[in-house]
Amino acid sequence: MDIARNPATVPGNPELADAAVEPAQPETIHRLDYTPPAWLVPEIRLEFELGTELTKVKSTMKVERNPDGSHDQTMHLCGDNIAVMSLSVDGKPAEGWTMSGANLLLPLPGDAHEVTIETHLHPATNSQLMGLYASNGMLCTQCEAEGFRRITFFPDRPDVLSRYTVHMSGPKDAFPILLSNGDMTASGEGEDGTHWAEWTDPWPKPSYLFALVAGELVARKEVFTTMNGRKVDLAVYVRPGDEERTEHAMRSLVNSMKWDEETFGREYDLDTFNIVAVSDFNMGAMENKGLNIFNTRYILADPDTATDGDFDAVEGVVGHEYFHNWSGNRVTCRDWFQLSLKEGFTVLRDQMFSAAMGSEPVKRIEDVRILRAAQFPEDSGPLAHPIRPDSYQEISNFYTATVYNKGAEVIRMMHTMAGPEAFRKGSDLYFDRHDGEAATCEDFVKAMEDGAGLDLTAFRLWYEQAGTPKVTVHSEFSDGTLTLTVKQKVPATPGQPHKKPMPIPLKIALFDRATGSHSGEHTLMVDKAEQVFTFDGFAEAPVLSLNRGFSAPIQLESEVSDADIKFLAAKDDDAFARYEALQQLLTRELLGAVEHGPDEARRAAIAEALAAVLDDDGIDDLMRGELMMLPTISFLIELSAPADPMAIHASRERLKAYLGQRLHDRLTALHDRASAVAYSLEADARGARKVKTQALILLSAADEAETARRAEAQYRAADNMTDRQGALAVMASLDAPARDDLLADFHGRYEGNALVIDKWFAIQASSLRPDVLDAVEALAKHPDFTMKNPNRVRSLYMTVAGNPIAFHDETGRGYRMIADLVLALDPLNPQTAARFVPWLGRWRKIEPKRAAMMRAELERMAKEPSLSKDVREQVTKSID
Ligand code: 0A1
Ligand code: ZN
Repeated sequence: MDIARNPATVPGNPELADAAVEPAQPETIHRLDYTPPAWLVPEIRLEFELGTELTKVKSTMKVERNPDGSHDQTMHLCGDNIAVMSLSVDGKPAEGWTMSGANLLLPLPGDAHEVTIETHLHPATNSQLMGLYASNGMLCTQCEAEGFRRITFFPDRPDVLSRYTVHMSGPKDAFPILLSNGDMTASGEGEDGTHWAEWTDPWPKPSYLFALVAGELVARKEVFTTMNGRKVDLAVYVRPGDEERTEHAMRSLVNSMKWDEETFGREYDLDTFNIVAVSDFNMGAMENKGLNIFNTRYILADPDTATDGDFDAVEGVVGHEYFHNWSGNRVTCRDWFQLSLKEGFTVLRDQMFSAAMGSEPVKRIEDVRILRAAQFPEDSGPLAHPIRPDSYQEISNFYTATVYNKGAEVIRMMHTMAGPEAFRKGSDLYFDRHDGEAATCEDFVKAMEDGAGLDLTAFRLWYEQAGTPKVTVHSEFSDGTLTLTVKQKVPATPGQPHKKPMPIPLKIALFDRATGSHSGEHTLMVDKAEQVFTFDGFAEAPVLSLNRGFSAPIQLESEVSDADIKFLAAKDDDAFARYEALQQLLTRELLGAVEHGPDEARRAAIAEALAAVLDDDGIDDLMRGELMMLPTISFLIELSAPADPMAIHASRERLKAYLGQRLHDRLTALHDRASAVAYSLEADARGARKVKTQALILLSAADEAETARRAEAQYRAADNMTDRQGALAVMASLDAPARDDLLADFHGRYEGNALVIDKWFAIQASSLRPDVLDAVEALAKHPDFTMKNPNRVRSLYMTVAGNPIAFHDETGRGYRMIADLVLALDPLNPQTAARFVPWLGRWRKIEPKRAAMMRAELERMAKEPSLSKDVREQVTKSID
C-alpha cells in the first residue's frame, strides 16, 4: 500500500488530513434518501494498545455483501480525524482504495472478506470529547452519534450491527481497570508492567454503542438476580475517593432493573452491567451496551454535596440509560432520523419510573414545566422540527427537547388512548417483533396499532408535523346542555407552512359548582380544525377542567373565567389540573400587568388561592412546593411575543412582592415549620426542604432584610446541600451584607469538589442583581474556570443564557457574551458550543430593539469562516 498516494492520509498527522478535507458547505442529509448499506460487518475484533498520548487501534472486520443492499463493489467506511496506518484485505495489503474527504472507499472483489485497518489516536488532545479521549487521568469513549469513526474506519451508521470482541492492553499502573461492552472473557499480564483484557459482547450492536474505559477506578458492587434467576454483577465505577457517593446511583440501578421487569417485562441480558462516571462529558450519559458511561453529575450524590433535585436527576438518568438496554440497544434505530424511536420512548419510560419511585403528580408537573420551558420555545422558533426530522446537517444538533421530551409526550398520548394494559401489549409486540433489528418510528407505531388495537392512521401526523398545536375551547350553556366548540391550529414552522389538524386526546371533567365534584373524566378525541361536543343533564353551567394531566402537548387558550379558574385551583381532584389552574391565574396576572398594570381583584384571588395552598393539610409539601412556583420568564416570553423580558421580570417581581406581603405571616410560619424537620431522604423531609426555599423566594421581593436573615440562618444551619444551595441562591440575588461571606464560605468548604464548584458558578450567574454580568466576567477569569470541562462551561454560561436579567441586559452585553463564548468554544468542542446558539435564535420572540442585537450576534458568528458544522447549522437556521 502506498499511503503517500492519498494526500488526505498523512501517517501520524491526522490533523493535517482533517484540515484538507473539511467541506466548506455542510451537506444536508434527507430522511427519504435512506438506502440500506451495501456491505455488512457481522463481526469485528478491535485491538487497542492504550496510551494517553498515543493509542494504536487494529480493527479486523468480517465483512459481507448485504443481500438487501445495492450491488456496490465499493465499501464505504466513515472516518473523522483519523488516518489509515495500514490496510489489508484477506491478509494482503489492500489495493485501489481511495479517500473521499475523510472517508475511506475500499473496492472489494468478492462477497465476503476480512478487512484489517490500523489507526493511531491521540486521546490527550481530543477536546471534542467524541471518539476516544482522556478525562481526569482515564481513557474513555463516546461514540453516539458519529464518534466511532474517530476511532477506526467503519460503516458508522446504526443499521450495521456487529458482534464485538475487544482486546485492550496497557500499562497496569495507569490503567488498572480495563472495561468494554459485554462480559470479560479473558485477561492476563503482559511484559514491562502491562496487562490486558478481552471483552466479548454476544449481542450484535451498532457502532454508536461501542465503549471502552481504562483507568484507575474503584467500584461499588452488587449482585442483581433477574426475574428468571440470572445473576448479574453490577458495578458503579468512579475515581478513588468518590466511592461513598455512589450508593444512590446503585440503588437507582437496582430499582430500574426491577421496575422494567415488572412494568415492561424486560429482563437484563448479560452477566455484567457496568457504569462508569467521567468528569468531562458532552451530555448527561450514554447507554453503551453493558457499559453505561455517565457524566459524574448524574452518578455522584450524597446529602452534603447533592440537592434533592440532584438525587432525582441521578435516579432518572440511571433509569433512562438502563431502559435503553431494550428501547435502543436490543431494538435500535435504522437511521438517525428515527432517534425519537429510542429517545422518546425511553424518556417516557424514565418518567414513568421516576413517578413510580416518588410522587406521580409532582413528577408530571415537573415534566410539563421542562417541556414548556425547553420544548415549546424550540417548537415555535427557527429550529422547530418534527420529532422525526426530515433533514439535518449535523445530527448532534438533533438531540433536542423535541426529539426527547415531545417524543415522550407523543408516546404518552398512545398510552392514554390505549390504557395501560393495551399499551403494554403494544410494547411487548414491538420488542418481540423487532428484537435484534434496527427499526423505524413507523415500526413502533405499527406495533402499537397491532398490539394495542389502536388506529393510529391520523395520529402519525405527530411524527410529521412540527409546532405546538394551539387549541381554543369555547363553551355555551342552555337548557341543561353544555356545548363545547373546540378549535385547533398548528402554527407554521420552517419548511412546513401549511398544517393539518392533529388528533388530540383531550381529557376533561365537568365540575358541578354546587357539590364541587364531577361525574367522571372524558377523553375527547379532537381531530378536526373545529369540532363541537355536547353534554346534557346539568342544572347549571359546569366548571370546565381541561387537558387534565396534560393529556396532550398543546397550548390551550380557554375562555374560562377567573372565578372558574379559582374554583379549580381550590377544588380540582386532578393534581395537575389544580396546579394548572393556579398557573393560569398567575400567567393572566403577570402578562396582564405588563400591559395595564396589576389587576387588584385578580391579585387578591391569587393571594387567596395561594393562602389556601399554604393552609391545606391535604396537600403534601412536595406538591405545595410546586404550587408555590410562579411561571418562568421563558414560559411567559413564549406567550407574549414580542416580549420585553425586563417588563415581564418586573411584573413577576411586583407580584412576588405583593404575595410576599400578603402572605408574609404564613410564609414565615411555613419556613419555621419546615426548618424544624430533620434531614432524611423521605418524602416528608424532602417536601419540607422544598417549601422552605420556595417560601424564601416569595418573601424575598417583599422583605429583603427578613429574607436575608432567614437565608443566612438556613445556610449556616444546613446539614445538606438542598438547604445550603437554596439559601445561597436566594442570597445571591440580594444586597445583604452576608452575601459575599456566604459565597466565599461555600467555595472554601467545597474546594476541589468539581460538581459543587459548578454550583458555586451557577448560583452567582443566576443572580437577579443588576451587576450579574460583571460578576460573570470576573468568574470567567477565576482560576477554577476552564473551557475544557463542559460542566463548568455550562454552569457559568448556560445559567447566563437562562437568566433573563443577564441575557437580555438592555445594552446587548449578555448576547455578546454568549456569542463570544460560542466562538471561543467552537474550535475546542463544537457540540457543546452549538448548544448555546438557540438562545440567540429566539430573537423573533423579543421586542425589536433587543431582537436586532440578538440577530446581529448571529450574523457576527456566521461571518466566522472556520465555524464548525455544528455551530454553522444552528447559526444559519437561526438567522433566517
Ligand atoms: N443517547 C444518550 C444521549 C447522548 C447522545 C450523544 C452523546 O454524545 C456526546 C452522548 C449522549 C441518552 O439519551 O442518554
Ligand atoms: Zn436516551
